[in-house]
Amino acid sequence: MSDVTQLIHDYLRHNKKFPHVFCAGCGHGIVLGSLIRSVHALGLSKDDVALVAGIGCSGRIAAYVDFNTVHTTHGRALTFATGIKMANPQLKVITVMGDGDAFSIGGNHLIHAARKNIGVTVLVLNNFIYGMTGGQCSSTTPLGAVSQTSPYGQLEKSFDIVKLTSAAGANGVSRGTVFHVNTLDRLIREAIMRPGFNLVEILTPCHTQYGRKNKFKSAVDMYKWLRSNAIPVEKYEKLKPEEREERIPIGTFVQNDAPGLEELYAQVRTAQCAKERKQ
Ligand SMILES: Cc1ncc(C[n+]2csc(CCOP(=O)(O)OP(=O)(O)O)c2C)c(N)n1
Ligand code: SF4
Repeated sequence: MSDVTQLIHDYLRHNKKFPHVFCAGCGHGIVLGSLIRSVHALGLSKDDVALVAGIGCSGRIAAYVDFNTVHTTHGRALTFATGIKMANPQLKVITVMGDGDAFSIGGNHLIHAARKNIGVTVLVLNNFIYGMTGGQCSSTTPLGAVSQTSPYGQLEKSFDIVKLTSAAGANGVSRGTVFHVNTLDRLIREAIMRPGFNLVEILTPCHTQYGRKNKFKSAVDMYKWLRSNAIPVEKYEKLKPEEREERIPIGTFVQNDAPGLEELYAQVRTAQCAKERKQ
């Protein structure tokens, strides 16, 4: 077993939860590996981390890894994460959500958690589809894409996760892919360490429910598509508008260090207690 495989193995609940549910070619397992490497590289202990997930194939990640974990209801991971962070600001609270979980049913929670700048790290596993429930379109399914509920092509516009989260007020916003794993590891590490609300959008193939119904002959083609089309945001910004078509910028889009809501709350509390003691 290689050192990296051994490392990942050390963090898994391999006696309880395997074999896993992911299809061959699914990118979600790569995100799990990246998360584990990031936590390990930062020197955090398993007990320092609370991992909160919603429902969906993406949500299964919380069941496999040996941190403090909560597998919550669909779209509500951030409500649980907010409560955990406010109760125990010392914990590194990380949520794992699918695009449906985070931006469809859970969209309202997400924009308000970003607006409040609560100190949670959010990993959104964007596969452009509801994977677990059979391939219905989500709010990130691209225009024209075929899904179980858009058999003639998606008619609704899709959200740009990076732009939406930036506009809502998050401290940190980035995008990576499961093909570019070294970059992804770095983006996750930076998101965990930056204060306030930090979101990493991660493009991750779902060949079973999305790729095979669209232009991808195999799961491997989906990885090749990520390799060819995702480029660093610095390069993307130098392209002419016509050269940007089909290109996806990856990297860091927002990086601020404003204190998280839990820090502001602690300051108010301390000041108020001091005032009351004097009275
Ligand atoms: C309140 C509620 N509504 C709907 C569902 C059904 N449901 C379970 S998973 C899911 C979609 C998951 O898609 P996504 O969040 O994109 O994650 P993926 O499976 O693609 O990783 C839905 C609609 C549910 N479990 N609970
Ligand atoms: S249905 Fe899609 S998201 Fe779910 S495990 Fe299979 S490939 Fe992954």
